[in-house]
Amino acid sequence: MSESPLLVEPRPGYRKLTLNRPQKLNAFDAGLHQALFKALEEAAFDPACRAVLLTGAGRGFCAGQDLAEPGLTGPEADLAGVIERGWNRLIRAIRALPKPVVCAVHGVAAGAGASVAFACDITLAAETAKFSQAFIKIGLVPDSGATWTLPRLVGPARARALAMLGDTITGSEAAAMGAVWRAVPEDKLMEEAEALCARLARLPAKALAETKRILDASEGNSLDAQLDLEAKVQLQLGRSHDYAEGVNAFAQKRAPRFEGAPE
Ligand code: LHQ
Repeated sequence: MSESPLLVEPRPGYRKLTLNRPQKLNAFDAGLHQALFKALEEAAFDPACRAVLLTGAGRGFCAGQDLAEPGLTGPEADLAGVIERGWNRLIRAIRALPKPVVCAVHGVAAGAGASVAFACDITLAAETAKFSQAFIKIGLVPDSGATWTLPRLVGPARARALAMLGDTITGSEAAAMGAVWRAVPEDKLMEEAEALCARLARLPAKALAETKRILDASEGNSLDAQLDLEAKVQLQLGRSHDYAEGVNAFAQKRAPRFEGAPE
């Protein structure tokens, strides 16, 4: 029996998902897309899962689309279909998940593999990781949201150069330009990522879900609309058990115990 393209490991309070096609630098085929989409759906519905950790097996995170998949070249090639059924569905699922998605990148993050890392909530990279918007090298534009996420993360000047040149940058450079949250020594990456997930799992889940949702909403909102949205969400959270617990714990000078579910 062939090994699963995705390893799913439950951890206390979160779930670790490992892309598992190391012989192809975890390039995605339809099977990996299907497995990851299903795992994200399961993570969404499991109240015990309060965060997701996404990483890759072997010597890299992900080399993007599996270029050896049938139907990707020639006059009948339907790249839009491949993108819509696989990559766009994945990026939408990551953003719609009402729980933080932490991404741990070591080695290669190329093409749509880099786009996935940019779409996660908190991305940690090994200092030595290699990010590249490799699309231009095969005659394509950045996809899987990178033309949207990258300029917002690093600013238009850097986004244009990264997308047009397809240059490889290290994890340290990616962190310095704001493409990822932090770069850490490669041998500390998994320890740091797991600690971050454990920390997120102890935070108030509903407030985390709403933070994710309203930060995303801000991209299309005026300041006025965003002020209204913040007040509306705060009204709801202000009546939650987690808020009462947070304020009580502060007054009593003790650590809070947040138990509310995201939905
Ligand atoms: C691969 C891949 C790969 C298959 C390494 N596919 N096997 C969306 C929709 C539709 C169409 C197109 O695209 C998209 C979005 C995209 O993601 S486009 C961008 C696709 N990705 C790339 O263009 C990157 C291709 N890979 C590379 O340029 C190199 O592998 C990099 C620079 C990432 C790493 O180089 P090395 O460290 O030297 O490793 P390698 O090239 O020796 O790769 C190791 C193996 O992995 C090798 O297999 P082999 O059997 O020869 O050992 C590669 O063929 C395989 N592999 N990427 N995307």
